[in-house]
Amino acid sequence: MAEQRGVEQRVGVCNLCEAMCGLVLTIEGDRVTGARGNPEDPLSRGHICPKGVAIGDVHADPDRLRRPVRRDRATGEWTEIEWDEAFDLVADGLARVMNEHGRHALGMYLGNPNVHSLGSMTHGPALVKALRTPNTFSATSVDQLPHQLLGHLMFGHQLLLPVPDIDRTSYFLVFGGNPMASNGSLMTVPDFPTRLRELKARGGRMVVFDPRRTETAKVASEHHFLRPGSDPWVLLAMVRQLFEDGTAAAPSYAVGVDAVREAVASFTPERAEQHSGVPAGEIVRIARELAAADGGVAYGRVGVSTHEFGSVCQWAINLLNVLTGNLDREGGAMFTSPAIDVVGTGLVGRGGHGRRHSRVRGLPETANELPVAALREEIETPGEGQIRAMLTLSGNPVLSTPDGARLDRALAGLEFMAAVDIYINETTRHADVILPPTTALERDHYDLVFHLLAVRNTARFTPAVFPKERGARHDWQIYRELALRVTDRLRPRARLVDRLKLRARMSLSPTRLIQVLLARGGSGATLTRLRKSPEGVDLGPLRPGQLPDRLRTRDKSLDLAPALVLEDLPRLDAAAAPADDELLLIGRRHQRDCNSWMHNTERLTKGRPRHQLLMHPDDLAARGLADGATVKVTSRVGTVEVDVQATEDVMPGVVSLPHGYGHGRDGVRLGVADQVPGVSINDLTDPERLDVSGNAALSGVPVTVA
Ligand SMILES: Nc1nc2c(c(=O)[nH]1)N[C@H]1C(S)=C(S)[C@@H](COP(=O)(O)OP(=O)(O)OC[C@H]3O[C@@H](n4cnc5c(=O)[nH]c(N)nc54)[C@H](O)[C@@H]3O)O[C@H]1N2
Ligand SMILES: Nc1nc2c(c(=O)[nH]1)N[C@H]1C(S)=C(S)[C@@H](COP(=O)(O)OP(=O)(O)OC[C@H]3O[C@@H](n4cnc5c(=O)[nH]c(N)nc54)[C@H](O)[C@@H]3O)O[C@H]1N2
Ligand code: SF4
Ligand SMILES: [Mo]
Repeated sequence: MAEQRGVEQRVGVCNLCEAMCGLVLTIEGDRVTGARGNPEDPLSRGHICPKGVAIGDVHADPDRLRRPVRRDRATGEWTEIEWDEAFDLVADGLARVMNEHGRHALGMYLGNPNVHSLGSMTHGPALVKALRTPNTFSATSVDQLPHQLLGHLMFGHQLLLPVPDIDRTSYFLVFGGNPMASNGSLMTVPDFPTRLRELKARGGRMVVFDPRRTETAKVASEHHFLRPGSDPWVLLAMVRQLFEDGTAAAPSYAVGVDAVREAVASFTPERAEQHSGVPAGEIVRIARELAAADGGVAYGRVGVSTHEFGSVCQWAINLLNVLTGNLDREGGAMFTSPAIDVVGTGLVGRGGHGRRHSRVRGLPETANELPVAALREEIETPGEGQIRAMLTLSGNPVLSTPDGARLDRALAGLEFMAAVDIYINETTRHADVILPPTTALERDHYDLVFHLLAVRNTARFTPAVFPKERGARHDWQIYRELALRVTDRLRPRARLVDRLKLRARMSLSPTRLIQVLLARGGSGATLTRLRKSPEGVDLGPLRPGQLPDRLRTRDKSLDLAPALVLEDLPRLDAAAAPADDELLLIGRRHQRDCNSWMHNTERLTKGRPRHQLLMHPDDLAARGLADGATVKVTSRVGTVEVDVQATEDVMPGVVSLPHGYGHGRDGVRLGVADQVPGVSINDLTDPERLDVSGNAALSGVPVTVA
């Protein structure tokens, strides 16, 4: 194909969600003028979604920060400053507060895009470690903490997460996930629609449990409405059924099966029906179908991890897979064999729980961080140990964490705040200084996390599509500079040898590190080979028979009955049955949204509005409300006013709002996003509602609508 002058085709990658699609980009000068899926990519096979098409918009966005900015606290005005001055200001600000009040006076928050950037993955943990504050928080505790906790407790490592073998399964049982919109989570599954069609063509079935008839529910073989929050009842009744039927079989390396049998005995299908609304007979039938399937898998995602019993749910899902013989089996729940194994090599720690506690509420840490639902009170509550300065790294907790409105006010009262982010948004508007890194297209990429969670073993290295602009910094360079300049100012000063070690560790580029790790991994996918095949290298389907070797528990046993979860069952047992007139709020994701950002591109925000509160027509009628009216939604923590839309896609007693909306606040200057209608669901979610892991229970919030 003859190329036009100045027009080039380049292989790229989309880092906007976990599907990590391979792209072919059309480049004209410093612009992306076209993006399509790369058919040569062995994992994504040509898939792309509307967000991938818009990936160049971030690079071109005139509202994106390209230089550090400083906020004048008196006038609120932002001024661009030089990098050196910006680094010094941030290091001075953070170190001053820490020297005066102690290490804990610094709070850190790491947002979702950290896991989508190679440099953040390789250099972020070192920055967190260097600043040595016990007050670290992240988006993990509004997302997948129950998965990590159960990975740690059952398999011995927080990232040892079994992945549905979607390409070979014959029975896919889904609780609280909407891969048709989200493109999969903790299951990197680009091109879910085609994979699902293939599953059905093989004679397989997908069964979905969700309080909303989602895009995924609509293409499922069966969809069952269930009351938000009631999944543990249904799941435990299914586990119980396996024992009743005598089909429950534990592998030789598993311990605790008797304790499980005893623990689930009282969770009958009839009680599950009372709590969930799902007929007992259906629960029994589906448990039997999963047990009988030739390669079946149960899977649960955000809808059951942002839950008051998220850990019980993830435990029960693991049990369903283990006891039906589907763990570590083709078509079941399998472990990947990535070219760089962050689990096997110990690059990421095993995880843990309860080794320290938050100051105000005494909440236990999980995986070395505190629940972000406790961040606001740690800033607001005076006394020894109070957070007085914040550093946020690519996150927007004002829109993404419970009672965001109050966190918003708390951030305004900090002595100092700095952010590493590419926008002035609802959270970073409170920063004194914002340090903007290069964006995805300007940096090399290798996915350290999502190859580990993918439905097929592949490896891919994507060199930067654009050179970085003069004077721009990569995130890892910003992290290095912050680590070095802050530790230099902390008293007592670290030993010289430790400071030199830190400098050496943080000066190695991410790409160089990847090169070493790939060579050490022994998969044959070396950096040289990957550079020659930018579409990626296929390492084959997921491999069965890895257990017990792959377990990271000390004795290589699989713990079916972790005490922490068993001890939470009486709390579930005592939960009240649903009230007749209750209204429970759940979230939702739209294919064109990307959490709270990517709203500054018209390509993704134009068209029919999608911010409305979804409500069943019967619930509207019962309150004398009309479709399209502006309604007041009130929870224990707040009230929002939003347009309501009648739909039979939500079950009666359930209302739904998307998260990541609620732009247009004071001091934020985003040309397009500020015009996007909608409110923040997290002005209604309640930081008091928590799972044992510390994950916020964002789903199933009791509300009234008037
Ligand atoms: N009610 C409710 N709340 C939820 C959820 C829900 O389902 N319901 N979902 C939760 C989940 S799963 C998640 S992961 C969280 C997400 O929560 P957060 O991670 O706090 O929020 P994001 O919206 O992902 O914010 C990403 C930020 O990173 C910036 N950014 C984007 N790319 C880059 C980059 O390359 N470098 C840097 N430095 N910054 C960048 C963006 O400008 C934005 O400010 O939200 C959670 N909140
Ligand atoms: N388009 C798009 N894709 C995304 C994102 C995005 O913002 N937009 N975000 C990315 C991120 S950070 C993540 S973590 C993943 C999340 O990926 P998913 O978990 O697949 O996405 P969600 O749409 O949050 O799916 C949660 C589902 O749970 C249902 N649900 C709510 N409460 C309950 C309940 O109590 N029980 C049951 N059974 N179901 C319930 C909701 O109706 C919803 O359909 O998506 C990623 N991909
Ligand atoms: S599915 Fe995810 S990775 Fe693929 S193009 Fe869309 S946003 Fe990007
Ligand atoms: Mo997430």
